[in-house]
Amino acid sequence: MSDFSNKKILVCGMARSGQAAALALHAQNAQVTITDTKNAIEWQHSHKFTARLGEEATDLVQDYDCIIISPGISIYAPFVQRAKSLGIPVWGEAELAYRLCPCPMLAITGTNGKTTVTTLVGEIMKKNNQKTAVAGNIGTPLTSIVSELSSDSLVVAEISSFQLETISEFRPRVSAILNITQDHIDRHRTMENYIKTKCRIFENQRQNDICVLNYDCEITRTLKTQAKTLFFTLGECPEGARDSFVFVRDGKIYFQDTPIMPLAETRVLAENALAVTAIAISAGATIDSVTAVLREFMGVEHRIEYVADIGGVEYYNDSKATNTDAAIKALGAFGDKPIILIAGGSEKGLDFLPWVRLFDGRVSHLLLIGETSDRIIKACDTAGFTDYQKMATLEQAVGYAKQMARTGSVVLLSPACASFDMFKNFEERGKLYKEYVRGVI
Ligand code: UMA
Repeated sequence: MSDFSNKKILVCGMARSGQAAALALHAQNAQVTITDTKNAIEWQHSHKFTARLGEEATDLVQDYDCIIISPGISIYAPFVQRAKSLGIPVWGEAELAYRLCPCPMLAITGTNGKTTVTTLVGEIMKKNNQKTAVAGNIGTPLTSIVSELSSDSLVVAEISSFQLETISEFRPRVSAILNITQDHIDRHRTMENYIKTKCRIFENQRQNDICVLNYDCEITRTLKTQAKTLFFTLGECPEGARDSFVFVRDGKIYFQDTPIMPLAETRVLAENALAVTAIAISAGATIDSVTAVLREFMGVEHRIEYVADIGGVEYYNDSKATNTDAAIKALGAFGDKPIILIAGGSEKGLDFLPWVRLFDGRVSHLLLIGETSDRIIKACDTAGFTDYQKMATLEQAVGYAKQMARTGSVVLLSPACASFDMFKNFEERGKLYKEYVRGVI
């Protein structure tokens, strides 16, 4: 289905994605009903739609031609299961956007690094095509940009596993899986499901499409795709395989046989720089545009973001580290400076031990907030790390860190957990942290 005119569509979840999807369908003359488990929504366009608020959609689905769900809604939700059993298509907002999109799409997923890589690829592609739009899990719903696109536009999309659960025809011209490590087990139930879901990014790709994969990640290195696979690796590429590799030799990034730039000339994390090079050049970017953006780039908000130097103590905001793998990357970013680490948050069933085992010699104090505090403490006890303390709030943790910090140390918010127990999202957590650090509130 890509003609939605007069089709009866139920759009579920009325935050950013649901609102954008409802408006995009309204513009296609669909008969849209909006629904949310909340009793009330604040949205200036809600008067345009029939609304069923404050109820589970289980008893509604049979009346619709198609159900569109927000990424925050699980495929295991009873109403989704019921719609599926009735043979009614259930698509995510990203699938809807794909069907409404008149131009090629590049789609980037992975457990970590996707926001940085999507941002950088977006900047590069804008230098090659002014009609490039960047959207998706990065914060701007894909359906909110489709009306601005034409056939000569390009979409650079950050795509999460939540969005991939509900695709059907979604077929990016270039796809990328940057890495797969443990995350979102609460949502996908098993690691195996999580991996399978991530791999859906290339399930509709054909031989003339490209799939970029990380050769240094033991999961993505073994994946087989229909598309032409291009690996990136921080090491040398295997003998005779140059056509399928972006790699590093003598400190230089190579795209197949072509030298691109010295790795030392970018502040971007090396593996992200390689992924960006692979995706952008595969999508037709010039080498000059790749090198210019990799040289200029200063970083992404909430991702090991420099906040301030107060009395010789550096403060960093890594609120986007919502899993242990991301938090492990941050621990390695400060050389041998002692780190006062603020961590903890909402529970999603992750194993904290591999992260906690790296504290010795790096983390001088651990300040814990949120519902995972006790589980992290257990992991500390197992690993023999004793310098931890529970804090009631993020504000208290920042205040305490300021008192304890000595010249030359780093105060780092890198929670290894999601934020939903205490904050609206990781952005709010990061913004508040920065305000507490700067003493604004
Ligand atoms: N709701 C229901 N029924 C349910 C569950 C939720 O009605 O069973 C309602 C809630 O009451 C709420 C709405 O659904 O009103 C929330 O929908 P949502 O969580 O999908 O929120 P959006 O604002 O649409 O944000 C989504 C993504 N959120 C999630 O994936 C959880 C955003 O990713 C994304 O930026 C945005 O779409 C635009 O594309 C955030 C995220 O946390 C950053 N992503 C995860 C991650 O990066 O780890 C995957």
